[in-house]
Amino acid sequence: MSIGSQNTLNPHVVAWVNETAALCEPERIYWCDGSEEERAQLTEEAVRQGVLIELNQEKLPGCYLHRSHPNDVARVEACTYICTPTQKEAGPTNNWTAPDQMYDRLRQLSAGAMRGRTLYVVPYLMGPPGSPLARVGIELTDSLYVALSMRIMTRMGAVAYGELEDRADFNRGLHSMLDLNPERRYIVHFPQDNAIISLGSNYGGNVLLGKKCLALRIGSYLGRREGWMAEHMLILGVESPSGEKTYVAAAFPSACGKTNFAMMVPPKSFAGWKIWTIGDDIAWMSPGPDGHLHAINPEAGYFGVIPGTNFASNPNAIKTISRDTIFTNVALTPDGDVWWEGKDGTPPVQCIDWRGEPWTPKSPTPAAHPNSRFAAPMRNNPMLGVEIDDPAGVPISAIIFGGRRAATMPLVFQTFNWVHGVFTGATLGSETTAAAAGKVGQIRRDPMAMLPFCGYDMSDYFTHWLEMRRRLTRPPRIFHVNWFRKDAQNRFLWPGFGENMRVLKWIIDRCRGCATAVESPLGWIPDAETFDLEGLPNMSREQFAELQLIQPDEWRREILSHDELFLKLYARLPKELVFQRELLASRI
Ligand code: GTP
Ligand code: SPV
Ligand code: MN
Repeated sequence: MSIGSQNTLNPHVVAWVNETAALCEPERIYWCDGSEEERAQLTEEAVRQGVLIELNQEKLPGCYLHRSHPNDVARVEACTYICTPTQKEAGPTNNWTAPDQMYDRLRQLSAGAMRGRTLYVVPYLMGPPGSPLARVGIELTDSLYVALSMRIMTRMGAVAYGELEDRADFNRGLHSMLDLNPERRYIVHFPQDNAIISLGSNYGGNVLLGKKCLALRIGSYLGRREGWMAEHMLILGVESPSGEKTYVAAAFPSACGKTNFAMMVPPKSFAGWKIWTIGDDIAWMSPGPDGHLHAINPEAGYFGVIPGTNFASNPNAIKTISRDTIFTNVALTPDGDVWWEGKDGTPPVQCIDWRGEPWTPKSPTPAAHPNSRFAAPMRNNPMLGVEIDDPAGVPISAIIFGGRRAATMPLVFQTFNWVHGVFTGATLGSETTAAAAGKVGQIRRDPMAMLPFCGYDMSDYFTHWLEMRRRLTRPPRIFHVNWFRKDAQNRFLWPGFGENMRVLKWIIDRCRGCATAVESPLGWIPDAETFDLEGLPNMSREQFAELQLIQPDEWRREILSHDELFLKLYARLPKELVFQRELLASRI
């Protein structure tokens, strides 16, 4: 076994790498440093091995295509485990196995798993250097795709060792693709050990361990212990024409619009208004000395849904992915360009689909997988907020929950107070999407968009939310939105995307105490007569009222459907939430 140039003296890291190498028996160890030369060298290697396909470098400089195994295209919640010492700590919504038993099983699967392969040592920092919230992880992986993607998605390389110094408190992440057999697929978290083992997959959410595994599942566990919050939220800054900035965080379930909202461009009638992106998927938040909740984005790149991305829906994303991007599971055109459903222009006459098969517009299946993704560095985003590197993070004025709901849920409402907001987040419902394996379009409860990502008992998580309120003198206001309501013809009632600025403007005006609202059974809603619809020719006041309609019979069914989750959690569910449900029922 030949060792590459080991680039840290941290004895805990070195010992752990040696221990893992003794178990997995790689042919060689490669210590990543995050440099530009390394990127070029590893990329060349990836192209040689067929892990990446080089795209047309004139059109798309630094861009490559990756095709994942067709059985490995999304997160798999059934294979995801939280292995706390007791099952009670993991709670009724997580898969659980006793840690000893799980370590044994995974050790057996990993023994000799890297024979003939290279083990990449990937040191990474989640969060801005110097931030009290930032964390170091080390991922040991036999996937070149993972090593190259981690360098886009995180602050990867020497910076992580610099932050770690000689401490041992880094997240230990082990990843091996094994043979990509779904029967041997495991995404396992050991929160008490700050450790993750991911086997048998090479799909982003299962294997880019800084993202859902560390930043959310382990992060939420640590956050509860240490008094902060790890949330599945975008963070954005709204700048008014006079230069005033307001920051909001928003939790929408997977593939329900976070990246698009975080990169939104306001419509023409909002001249002078700017939206700055801080983060598009994850927020780590902690009370600041000013009594506000402060948020950082732990990531350094975007792993975004591609289908539907075009110049009209998300121009900043199109600019961001024009270079230095790894595309996964999109189609390849004859001139080395990429194609996906909903891209600008007309579909190519022929191309190679995401599986590598010939495709024409007559083909019965989509050219790009519905969960095809881009991994692009945030530095490419023309509207990247300067606050991104601020160790103190940004003060959050509003928290927004939202789901994908064809009916029942109005466009927007403001909750009456923090506890009501927590209840609204806890009962968030949304139609399932292609981001996770399984049926698409089924409404399920996805509390705070965290159902697949909470690293401990969901009831304790609600209690943590309620307790955080006491540590804030200026808590964010809490809102609910739904961009996805449909009419009888199955068409979206709301234009969405940039037009969501109208809703966002009402939200920040509410936070600043300068927007009118009407009381409804759900909370405060905008006055349909005064809500800003200027420059939206196809939206009448009547149509807006339809978007905001609250129908008692639909709401009776909605409240009953809360039981799907609440009965599961009943034993430890905070009483505040039970009372909130009673209050809602009586208002309806
Ligand atoms: P994850 O990365 O899985 O967490 O997803 P996300 O929450 O970042 O979702 P994203 O912004 O990538 O959007 C997912 C899908 O929803 C895409 O196909 C978008 O085109 C679509 N979408 C986003 N915003 C809107 C909107 O305002 N209206 C409508 N109709 N569709 C939207
Ligand atoms: C999600 O599913 O919420 C994502 C994509 O952001 S993944 O990284 O695969 O989790
Ligand atoms: Mn996500």
